[in-house]
Amino acid sequence: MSTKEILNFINGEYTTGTSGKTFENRTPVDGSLIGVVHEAGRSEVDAAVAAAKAALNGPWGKMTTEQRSEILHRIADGVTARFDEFLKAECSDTGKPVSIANHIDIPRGAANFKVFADLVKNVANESFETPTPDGTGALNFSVRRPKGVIGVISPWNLPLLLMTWKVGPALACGNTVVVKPSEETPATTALLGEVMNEAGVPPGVYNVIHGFGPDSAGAFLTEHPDVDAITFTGETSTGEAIMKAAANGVRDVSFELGGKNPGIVFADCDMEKAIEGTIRSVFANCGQVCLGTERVYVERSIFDEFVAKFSERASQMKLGVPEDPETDMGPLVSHEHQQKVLGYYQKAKDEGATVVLGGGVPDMPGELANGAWVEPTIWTGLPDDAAVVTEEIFGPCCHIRPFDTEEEVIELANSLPYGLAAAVWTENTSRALRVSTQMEVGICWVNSWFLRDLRTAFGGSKQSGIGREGGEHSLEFYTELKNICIKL
Ligand code: NAD
Ligand code: 6OD
Repeated sequence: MSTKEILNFINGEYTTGTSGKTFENRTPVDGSLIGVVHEAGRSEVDAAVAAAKAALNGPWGKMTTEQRSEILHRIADGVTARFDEFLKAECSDTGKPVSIANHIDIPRGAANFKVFADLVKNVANESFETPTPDGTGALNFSVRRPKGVIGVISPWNLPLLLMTWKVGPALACGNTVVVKPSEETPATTALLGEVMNEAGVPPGVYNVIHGFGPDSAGAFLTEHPDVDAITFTGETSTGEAIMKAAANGVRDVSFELGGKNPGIVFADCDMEKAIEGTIRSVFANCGQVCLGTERVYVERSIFDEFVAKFSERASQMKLGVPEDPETDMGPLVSHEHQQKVLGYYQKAKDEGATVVLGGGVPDMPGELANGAWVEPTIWTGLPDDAAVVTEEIFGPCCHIRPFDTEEEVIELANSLPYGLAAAVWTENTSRALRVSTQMEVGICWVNSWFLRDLRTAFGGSKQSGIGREGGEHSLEFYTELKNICIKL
């Protein structure tokens, strides 16, 4: 693979900046160097925020919603026109199979602009007629205005998808953005700058700064007083740090955080569907999906059958390079993350798990042995307070536990401080309604997983997030609603 220079994108131009610092970008497939990233220091972050602030009063701020919407469509078309470039960059950075990225990551990267471009043109604002003692009354109506400069901090697991999920609505609502992509996966966020210029986005509307979290670009951005609001996807503990930074100046936050999501399989499920769905929810993207299932609860009467069939199916998954269309699972995103996941694999053994499948590092041929690979792993037999049952691992693994009653499994599913997503497998509609409405989560799927309609509310309960994005809910965060009251 060739090595690329990955630059900051500030005020419509690519720049190395003046920090003089760079860091390596290695692919987790075989550990080889694919890029050198120019890290932003305080002065680049200041320049990016200043450009974003100035752009609010430039041509972008004067455009009608329709004009901005047209530009967003051109951005989406620009991503689609350069589909293969985005695909290659995303798969090299993450190691994920092309077969996943070409139907999830890149198409959603484009769709996130189109959906919000159309949505903002069709949202009505409220209006109330208010009686007054003199009988003439008053008319209240609301208008929406952009919040200003939005700081976007994004993670590495679905880099383009999760970044555009925030940049799309932010721009559709007339804001400007400064994006800090994950240090692990900077390529597609940087590449999007070219598309922005080609689409006619005015300079300063979309800015990208590279770097790390604490004491680096992430912290410089979230601490910056001219950033009006911060939208973040990542770990709960990082959310806590960002919330502290946002407290200075009382800036608004929208957080999509970690999870430890339950999958619940009732005896009245369609077994084939439940197995296929749970295979996806546990192992897709090498288990690195925030919505993924890491705790599977199976009704006791079908427990042995489910574990046998599920592990048989998981054992057939093919690990391989992104370009191979047969590849089901790639490596983890980095060696650092591999060490974290392997740490949990060891903990499971130490805590007395029965290792039904995997539990280690697979034998990969040639150069691939230098990659961040781990085996798909299934455990049973652990107590409910075991580390791998209660803590987010973010790897291709799950613990499966039997349950006896609906009440018991609802309590187990809701027992953790996380509350992002759940998947329920049953053919009984009454049960589906009873159980799904009692899940303490932001998103509950019944007989499916990661089936997304971008008009719906997306977010987490408890420690899995603050706020909801998606459809009109995104407007709650990306606009300021102003009420105007006119005495008639
Ligand atoms: P992370 O929290 O380590 O990093 C996310 C981003 O925050 C990166 O860009 C990082 O550089 C930046 N960052 C780190 N510390 C910072 C600080 N102090 N100030 C400002 N920025 C800082 O998360 P990750 O490891 O990239 O992603 C995995 C995590 O993200 C998992 O916990 C997963 O559940 C979560 N996630 C949640 C959702 C969701 O929708 N709820 C989606 C995807 C991922
Ligand atoms: O589909 C989405 O909009 C979304 N935010 C998905 C998050 C996946 C987490 O890894």
